[in-house]
Amino acid sequence: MKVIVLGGDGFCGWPTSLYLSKKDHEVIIIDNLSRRKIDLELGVNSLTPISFIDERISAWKSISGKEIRFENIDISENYQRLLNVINEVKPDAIIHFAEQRAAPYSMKGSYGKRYTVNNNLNATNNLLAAIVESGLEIHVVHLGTMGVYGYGGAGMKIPEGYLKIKVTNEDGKDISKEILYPPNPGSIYHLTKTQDALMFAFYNKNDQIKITDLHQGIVWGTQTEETELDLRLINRFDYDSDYGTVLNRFLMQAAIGYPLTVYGTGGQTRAFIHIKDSIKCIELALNNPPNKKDGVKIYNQMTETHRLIDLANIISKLTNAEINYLPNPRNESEENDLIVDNQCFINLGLKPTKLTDALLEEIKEIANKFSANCIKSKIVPSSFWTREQELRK
Ligand code: NAD
Ligand code: USQ
Repeated sequence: MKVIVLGGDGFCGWPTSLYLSKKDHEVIIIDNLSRRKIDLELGVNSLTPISFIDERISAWKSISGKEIRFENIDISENYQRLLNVINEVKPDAIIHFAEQRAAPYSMKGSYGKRYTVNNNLNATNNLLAAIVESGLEIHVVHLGTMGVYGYGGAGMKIPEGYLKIKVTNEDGKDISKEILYPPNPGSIYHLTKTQDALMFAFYNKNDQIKITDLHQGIVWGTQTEETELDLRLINRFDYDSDYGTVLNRFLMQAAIGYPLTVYGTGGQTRAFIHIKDSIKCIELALNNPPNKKDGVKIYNQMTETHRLIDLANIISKLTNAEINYLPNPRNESEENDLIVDNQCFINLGLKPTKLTDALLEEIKEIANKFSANCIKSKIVPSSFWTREQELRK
């Protein structure tokens, strides 16, 4: 398959690109390197020493003998260059990772909100408009998020995208319908993903674009078989309070003896998936495109759910780390149940990596090994959902 990977220099995109290249797919990465620029803007770094994109690509060539092409394009701004690459490459599929993905960064004042909306919505719309203009039949695989639903299951399993409803009309007749599961975003970032979903529904209805939207949980872990082959291929590991996600942050904190930063009571339940399973799911999605006339195919891409305090306790038992309850910088429920239907990927053959089996290796191989790179002052929260929360910090 010829696959364009939008955002292929990022945490999920880089190991996905290597995996697909190893499997003999022709891979073209498009990325504007904005994630690396945001590191500079925030004065933070990946815990792992990531190489420049050119060095990554030439290291991969020398190790595997395989070429990955790279194009530095801002897909939210440079529509024509995006269209030119699509027309020239004629890909079978495009994987879309290229969005600003940190909820805290998207709530960091008006700049973060405006940048996230402009970047993410224009990126998705430009991609869809370019596919229509190219006239090519291309399968779009988009990385969305579990957070589009706000994590509240309303006492039921969160279904894979669609909800069957029954309403009684004015004549007293019961009408059955299937609708998109109602969105309930908890940050500007999550809001952009709910709006992506509407764009997908529209372009699919109007132009029959084949789209798979993967509603992914929090990705944890760092390395894959491919990124482990050479230090120049190592994947990024974010630990700062804007981009670091909760489980990876806890692992790094345990490694440097920093008390685990549980926001609020820790009663928040979230969905998780290991980076290796995330890539397997993307491969399964690529191999199972919907038909042109089908609606948008939506999968819940997660393997397990945990309360944050339970995760903190597991890590604390493994490492003796202390737990520190911080005032929550976010506007979110203190406690929630989360039951998620993930049967589609299980039916396609996904064999989940168990969190409890892989935690220790992650602490040893990444968090401990690179702990000296941690800038401790970047661990405490620096983005607040409301003015009141910012004032009480
Ligand atoms: P990341 O920030 O590490 O990678 C995103 C990449 O896209 C970066 O390399 C960035 O430079 C690039 N990019 C952003 N805007 C661009 C633009 N306008 N033009 C070209 N390139 C652009 O993020 P990630 O963790 O790899 O996440 C990838 C996708 O997966 C995101 O869309 C995110 O919403 C989704 N996702 C991530 C997680 C997670 O835990 N990391 C969980 C669920 C969903
Ligand atoms: N949290 C802590 N302590 C920390 C960091 C976070 O208690 O040190 C809490 C947060 O308050 C929140 C939960 O942990 O309740 C998850 O936070 P997170 O930063 O790990 O994840 P989130 O902001 O939801 O975003 C991440 C990715 C995003 C993806 C999303 C999937 O950055 O791109 O879409 O996970 S999901 O959460 O399923 O929506």
